[in-house]
Amino acid sequence: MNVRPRTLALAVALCSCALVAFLACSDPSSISTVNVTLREFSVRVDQATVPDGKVTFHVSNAGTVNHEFLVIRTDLAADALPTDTDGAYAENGARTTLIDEIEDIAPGQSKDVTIDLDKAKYVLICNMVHRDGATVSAHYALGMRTSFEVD
Ligand SMILES: [Cu+2]
Repeated sequence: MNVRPRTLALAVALCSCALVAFLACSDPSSISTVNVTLREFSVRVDQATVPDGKVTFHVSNAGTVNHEFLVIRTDLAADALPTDTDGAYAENGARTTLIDEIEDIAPGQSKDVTIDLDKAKYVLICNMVHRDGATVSAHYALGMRTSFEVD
């Protein structure tokens, strides 16, 4: 090799800069993980606000019955979503957009969903409904809801 040491050093320095610039642009650190705990009858998150980008919701059912997990984009308060007559959230009702969901998470089970979320306000809920004779219980109405924001 007939490369002068100084030229080689410059080439290495330039490559390092390019690599740093590339990593900064692709910003792999913009993936946030939010731990979600579901139980009767609440939805708890370990962080209520995350930066713009991909979000992985790691959803654990700490309860004793099946639950599910819905991500809804809306400016409405968590307890003010449009509902059906049984008290469950009316999917894609006025001023709401259902973004994604995980169905049927058994007691003790965890499931993940990764979503690319825009800067906006969201509400996270369980929309399970149980019918026992004439008694209907909608988990959303019973309190399984919380606000979430991508900022
Ligand atoms: Cu539930």
